[in-house]
Amino acid sequence: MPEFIHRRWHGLHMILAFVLLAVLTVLLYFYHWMYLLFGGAAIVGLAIYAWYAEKSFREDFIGYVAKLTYRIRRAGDQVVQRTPVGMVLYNEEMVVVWHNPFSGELLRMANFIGAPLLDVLPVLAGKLEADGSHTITWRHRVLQVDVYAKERLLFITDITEMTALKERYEAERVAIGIVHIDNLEEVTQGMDEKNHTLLLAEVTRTITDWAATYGMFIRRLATDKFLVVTDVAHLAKLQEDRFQILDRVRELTIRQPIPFTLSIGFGAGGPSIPETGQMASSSLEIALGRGGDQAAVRIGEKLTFYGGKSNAVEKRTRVRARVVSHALRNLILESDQVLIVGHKFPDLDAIGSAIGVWKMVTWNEKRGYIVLDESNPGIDKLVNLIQDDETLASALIAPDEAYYLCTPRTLVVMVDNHRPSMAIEPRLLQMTRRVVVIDHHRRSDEMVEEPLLLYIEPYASSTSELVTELLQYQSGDARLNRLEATALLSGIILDTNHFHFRTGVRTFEAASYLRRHGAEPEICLQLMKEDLHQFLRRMELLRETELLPAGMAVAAGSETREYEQLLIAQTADSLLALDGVKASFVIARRPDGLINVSARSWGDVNVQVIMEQLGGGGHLTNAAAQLSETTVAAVREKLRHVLAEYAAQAMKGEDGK
Ligand SMILES: [Mn+2]
Repeated sequence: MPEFIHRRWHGLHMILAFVLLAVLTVLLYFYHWMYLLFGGAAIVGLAIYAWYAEKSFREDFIGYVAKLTYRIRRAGDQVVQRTPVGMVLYNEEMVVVWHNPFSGELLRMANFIGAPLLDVLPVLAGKLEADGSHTITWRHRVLQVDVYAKERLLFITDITEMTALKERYEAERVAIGIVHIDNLEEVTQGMDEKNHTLLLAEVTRTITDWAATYGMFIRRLATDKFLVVTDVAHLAKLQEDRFQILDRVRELTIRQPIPFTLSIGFGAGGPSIPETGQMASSSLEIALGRGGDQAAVRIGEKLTFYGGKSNAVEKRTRVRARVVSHALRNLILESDQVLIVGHKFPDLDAIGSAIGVWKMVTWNEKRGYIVLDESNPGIDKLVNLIQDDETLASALIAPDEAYYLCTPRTLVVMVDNHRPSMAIEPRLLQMTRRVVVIDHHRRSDEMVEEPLLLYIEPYASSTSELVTELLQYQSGDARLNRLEATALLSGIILDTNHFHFRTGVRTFEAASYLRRHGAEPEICLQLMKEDLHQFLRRMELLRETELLPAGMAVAAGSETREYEQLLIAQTADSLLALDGVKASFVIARRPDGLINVSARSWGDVNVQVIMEQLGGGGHLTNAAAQLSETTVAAVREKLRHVLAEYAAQAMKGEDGK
């Protein structure tokens, strides 16, 4: 028995009590000696009783403690034996020195005391040096191993059921999709009722069969829209098969003048069902915005695209403009800021459209910046006007500044260009994956990787026209100011060469919208006026023009002089305006040393094909090529050769008819 407990019961107070008793008894002797006799006998009796009591207390107490100790030890044993947690102790040599029976059960081994730990659990190699929790798969079970390196102790828990449940939960989360037939109107236009119905029934059957194969619930929302509901596991299967339905439907109607294409938007993993549905419709908007004939799948934050093989159907609808406008607004709202990047050597169209996009950003109450490196003669006058407008001037930033501002949440909008190598600051495209392209140039091979939104309309006159349309579909009654409207209008006027080229109904509509917002055509002309120096340089290029057969005019600069890209392009424009010229080609050396060829045509000559022969590209009527490590004379010779071949081919083609 511990001394402290003993002392509590049989300590000094007992002795003091007896001493006091003895003293009192002695005092009684003064009255009569008989009292002393009785008192003494009583004290002795009490002392004997106290001694016995103390002795039996000791015995009972020790017995009680022993029993308790035994029970606790037994319970402890039970805990170690029966707790559904494996415990393994090992020594410095990594040899198991002890384990509880349950770890044997977990690892399907009766006894492994004395075995090297890494022989027992080779998967733990390299994981024993530090404390940590590891999930391992062991004989079809998923085990969680907690390592206590200092204590050289492992706790092993079986988490197979929990993992299976978790996986099942993830797999069974709702995925919502919307399937849209892109071009129902166009395909069925002019078709009789019977064929129309038959074709639509065929497409519908294909789509519903597809839904059944992948275990999806499908309901028709409208003639050209279906709602599908499934779970993440089935969606994963669809992704694995790369949405073959897109090809199947296109092939089904391939004999039609315009084949059907589908656009599919999927959302999954949203915080709630309504939000998942919202994700599905925004995915569909993005798929449509990228040109349709593709599937966009958004799981959580991640957006992936499938399909988009055909680019045969190049249609331009107001619906698309509206859809793109809304999608762009959502992207702007989701971003921390917007950086607008035009092409190198920006022209009025690049700056005008950049101002338009910047305006859209400010309407949505976000910060937007226009990236501009240095001005050039083509935009000097506009840049001067911008400098007078305080708000707009503060939106202009240098490429380096943009690079430091850019975060992964920043939206980069490329205007009037879709080739990263042509962007003023290509590094921005590496800083963020949130990229939108708005352009009117025909799609080239080089393209931004997976832009969130791709709005390339080769049938539009200019990017400024496209942006003007997008502005019209932004809600609210915010207005452009005079300078902004004028900048956009000058972009249109420049790219259409005063409404002479590529001018459609919608070009004029855009122009009239801008005029209503105060755009001043006179200022546009002022902005485009070239100075005498530029004019003389243009004439210099034209001096050596030769007119080849079939109306092909070729002009070339001297080997030693350098000309700006813009000047070369403008010279090709003015050469085309001359009587008898069907196609114009201007060859000159640029300040960066490349030899540039700008080609223009009225449409009879396909300058795109010709420029492709020189390694360039562009449109049927407007193309260019850049060649390195060569001379103007060599390029001129090569071009002559290509033109002769082209003429011969054209002759053959006509004979063949
Ligand atoms: Mn343009």
